[in-house]
Amino acid sequence: MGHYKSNLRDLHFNLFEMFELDKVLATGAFGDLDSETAVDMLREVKTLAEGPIADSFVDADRNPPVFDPTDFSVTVPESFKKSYNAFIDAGWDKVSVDEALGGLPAPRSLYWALGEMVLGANPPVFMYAAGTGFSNIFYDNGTDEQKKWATICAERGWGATMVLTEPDAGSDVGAGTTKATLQEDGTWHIEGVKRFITSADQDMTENIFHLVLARPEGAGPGTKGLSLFFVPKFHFDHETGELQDRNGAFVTNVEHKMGIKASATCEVSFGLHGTPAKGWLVGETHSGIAQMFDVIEHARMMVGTKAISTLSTGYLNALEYAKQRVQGADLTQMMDKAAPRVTITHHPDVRRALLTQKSYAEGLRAVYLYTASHQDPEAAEIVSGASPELAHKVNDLLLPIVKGVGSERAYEKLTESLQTLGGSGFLQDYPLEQYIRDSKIDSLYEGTTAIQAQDFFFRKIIRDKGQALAHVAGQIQQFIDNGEGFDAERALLATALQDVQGMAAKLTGWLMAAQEDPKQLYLVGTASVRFLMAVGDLVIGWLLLRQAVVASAALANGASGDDVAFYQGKIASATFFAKNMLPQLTAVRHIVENNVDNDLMELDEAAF
Ligand code: ST9
Ligand code: FAD
Repeated sequence: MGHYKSNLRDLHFNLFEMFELDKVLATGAFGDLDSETAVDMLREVKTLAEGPIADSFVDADRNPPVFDPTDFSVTVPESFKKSYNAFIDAGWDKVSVDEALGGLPAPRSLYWALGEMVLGANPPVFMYAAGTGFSNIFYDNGTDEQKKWATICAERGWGATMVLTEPDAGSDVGAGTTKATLQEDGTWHIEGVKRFITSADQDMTENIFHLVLARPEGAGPGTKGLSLFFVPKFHFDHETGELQDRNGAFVTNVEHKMGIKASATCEVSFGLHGTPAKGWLVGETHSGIAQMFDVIEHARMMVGTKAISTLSTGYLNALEYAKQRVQGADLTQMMDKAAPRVTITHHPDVRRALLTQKSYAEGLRAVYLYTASHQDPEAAEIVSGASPELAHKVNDLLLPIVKGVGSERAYEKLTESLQTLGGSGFLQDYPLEQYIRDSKIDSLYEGTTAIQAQDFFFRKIIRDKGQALAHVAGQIQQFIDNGEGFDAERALLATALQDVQGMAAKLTGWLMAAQEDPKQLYLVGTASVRFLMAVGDLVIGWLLLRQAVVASAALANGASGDDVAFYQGKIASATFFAKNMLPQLTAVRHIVENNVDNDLMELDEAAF
């Protein structure tokens, strides 16, 4: 058995028993795709993920891609190429992509459920294979002429990158200085150094196209002065796709990292090595940051799903170990030195740790699938009754939770998974140490957690005038008022909802007060990550309890076989989460309402 353990049963449960994928497919919005085919797809990807895709997970970590400065090239390990090809050859990169690009229309919930398994088995496979999805975004944003190029990119399976970051422009993308100069033939020359660019070179695809943010000469400051350029590694015949000369975008370094080593993280120099880096303005409009956010939104979803999937396989590995590891006697027999030794699943603290992992892994899975259900208007209508416009806003609201909360909680709870294995968890004999190393990146790239928290409050709540938040809170309130059974847990959920509403009011109050006293904004900045995490726990708690209601009905309706334990487990993790995690929000609210102040901002830097 390889390292990766999928949770197909829980994916089915979410897709079909919670979020009614069968009804979504029956709308006809996704062509001929029916439930039976969707189930087959899930099963096939599970087999692929646990087998060929997971196979190179360890080898590519120990023997990561190699950079050759003599020709600015990156070579990925042979073992990894096999995993990548297994995914591409079966055409999985085409799922949910436009038919115009040879894709297969599919609901986003199904797409991300399939993605979860690949991202848990070997995340860089999904990332290197994102070229087809990038082609779709280029197609959507491009001119008619560029749409043809996008089709070529997709047909020929080219790799792709998103190029924002520079040494002095990380979170602050608008500080970028890479410049773009218009040429007489209408193309642009890009000049500058970008860093930390994922997949910027590899030897698995014949070409790579970079979507690059650069500042046209004379354009204004900040993100609004940036434009988006299509910059291929090799020029190509725009009609046939045949490759031509090398363009002047060169990888000039590959970083040595803590984790996710199979994914090449590159410095890219544009136009600085004797050959101009020729680019084309995407869509012939100077709206680079908005266009790039089309990519960023997918990438943030990807990062959150990756983290959540890693927590899930971490938990399942820990569970398997705990069921076999015999150590110590039952606590009630602690005084009897001759008492029989038991497996560690008999110890209360191990059970606490396991239920913590299980409830976060399964709760966060529900969060990302609920979010994905708002990425298709047809699904959103069925899942929450949201109009297409509101569905879009709900997706926007929840993305920082999927990304920010997903990454933070996954990393935090993966340490519980490792801990469950005791000293063995620290060894490379088990995948936990690599999971932890590989998932740390998730709270960093695609906007750090602080950036997610600010996006969540300022843009997704305040700028939205609270519409999406009100919709989700309304759904939670409806469940509290009308849910069946679980009265004590629904009361805990009601308190958690009030706690979150109290915190939201406090943050909003500071924002208003900042009009008179700008320093009040610091209070929002100090509390915003805690607020994001609290809303995350609230949404997790709500979805887990909804799952418990469904599970309870299934048991009452005579569930049998393996399903009995599965549904009992759903109820156990929901009640555990409600009783053990939700009450913590009251303490967070107390801190936010009473203890957050500007002392830390007034402290002299020297005193830190
Ligand atoms: C990175 C890559 O880290 C890591 C891994 C890559 C792996 C690649 C594989 C990906 C696979 C997934 C793709 C598959 C595709 C499948 C497709 C299938 C069909 N939402 O607030 P303002 C826009 S990459 C939307 O003033 P500042 C908006 O246009 C590096 N739009 O910002 C706005 O204008 P307006 C990642 C948003 O103060 C404008 O920006 N780096 C949003 O100027 C200005 O907004 C980062 O993520 C949003 N949430 O700049 C940087 N927010 O207001 C993190 C802004 O008029 N830093 N816009 O609407 C930030 O996000 C900053 O907050 C900032 C601030 C740069 C936006
Ligand atoms: P900084 O922005 O310097 O942040 C440092 C610390 O300060 C963080 O804790 C941050 O939260 C905090 N901070 C910064 N500004 C604020 C603020 N305004 N308010 C509160 N806190 C703040 N970029 C790409 O363009 N394309 C890629 O493909 C890509 N892939 C990557 C792959 C890897 C492995 C890595 C490590 C990075 C990658 N990045 C990529 C870059 C990544 O998106 C940035 O590292 C990230 O956006 C953070 O920027 P930074 O590293 O400069 O940190």
